[in-house]
Amino acid sequence: MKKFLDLGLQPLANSYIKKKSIKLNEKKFKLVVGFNPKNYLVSILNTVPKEKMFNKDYPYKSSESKTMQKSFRDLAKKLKKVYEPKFVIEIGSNDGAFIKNFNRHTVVGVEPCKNLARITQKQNYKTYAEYWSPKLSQKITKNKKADLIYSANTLSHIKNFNEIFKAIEYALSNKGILVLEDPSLLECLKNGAYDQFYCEHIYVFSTIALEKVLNKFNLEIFDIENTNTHGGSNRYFIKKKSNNFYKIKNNVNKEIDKEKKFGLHKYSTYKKFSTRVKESKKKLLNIFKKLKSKKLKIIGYGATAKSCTVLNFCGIGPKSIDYFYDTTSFKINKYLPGSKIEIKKYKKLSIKDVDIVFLGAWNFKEEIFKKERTFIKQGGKFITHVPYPKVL
Ligand code: JHZ
Repeated sequence: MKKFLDLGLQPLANSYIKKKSIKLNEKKFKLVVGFNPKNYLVSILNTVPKEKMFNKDYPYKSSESKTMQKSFRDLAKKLKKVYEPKFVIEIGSNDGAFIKNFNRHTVVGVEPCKNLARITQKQNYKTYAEYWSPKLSQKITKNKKADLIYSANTLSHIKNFNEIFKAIEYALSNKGILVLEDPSLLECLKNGAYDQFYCEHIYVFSTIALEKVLNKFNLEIFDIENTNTHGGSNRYFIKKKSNNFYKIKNNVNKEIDKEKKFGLHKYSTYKKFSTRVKESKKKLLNIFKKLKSKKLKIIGYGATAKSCTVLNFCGIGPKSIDYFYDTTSFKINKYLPGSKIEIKKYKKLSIKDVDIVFLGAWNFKEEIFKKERTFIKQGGKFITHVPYPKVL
């Protein structure tokens, strides 16, 4: 593993702090990112035990944005039409944004964060509040194999995926397909989106790396879609190699060529990215300095896990950002980890209350700009750090 990016000491990205604990010391870990030239995997070097991150208090809910709801709805519609699955499993079903588009009798969710699993259980969707494992796979699919296994923004969170793929191989019917969706390394690098790296994102995948992983488990990619979600993701359609029901589409090789052309197989590409990240930090801090010298009021929008990386890497705190707005009940009235900036219940933006807004949820820029068009008309501005720090 060759290190290329040091994002400093970081707290756990989704460990929002309660007011009563604000003075307590938070556990921090070194966030360093490396590239493995043998298998092309890009991963963080120090990992945190999964139980410390994904437990009964997990605060992130997929349904919190209209963009994600629509993305899951459209995908479910397409999967039903094209693949006609009779039995579907979602690994990492979160608050049900995907499974709720299926008939309750045809889908099961797997969600180890008990507070989230409870949401879909209450809606009568069969949900296993457990980590996906070979044992669970056997329990669910002993008598009936899955025609479709879907997993979004989950594989990148799992350190040892050997067990995971063994469990998938077992659960999948011979004609069945696995659809994985995770942030694209290519888009992350193009966007200068270093905030895709935090404790939960153990990997940010490229196609060239994922292909090698899948190969070990007799699985192969037969189709790819580039999606706009989470700042640019890839949706991989995967099958068993023995499954001749689907042909490998040309776009798989096209994606691989695109990634190689960009240099995702070369360490020098990552070193260049690291230089860009250092410059990004300087530019962002300069922007804040200039705006604060004019006594402008800045708040944050979307207390994301990604924001944790940016704020702690750049050393931005409550002196620069008064507070963040977020719609998620689990985050409101708490404080962002490390930076200790307060999170308030979302209120429509108005120039009467705030001058400039730091886009923590930059990946939902379009949705947010639409929602805040009055503020924009009033002359309100936004700060973003992707692809380069600037005021919008
Ligand atoms: P969002 C999380 O990352 C964590 P985060 C996780 N590790 C992962 O991989 C991705 O999700 C998928 C709020 N919001 O999606 C809601 C508003 O307040 O960028 C969320 O708190 N108003 C599992 O946290 C946050 O912003 C709005 O209008 O980086 C968005 O978080 C909108 C659109 C969002 O993921």
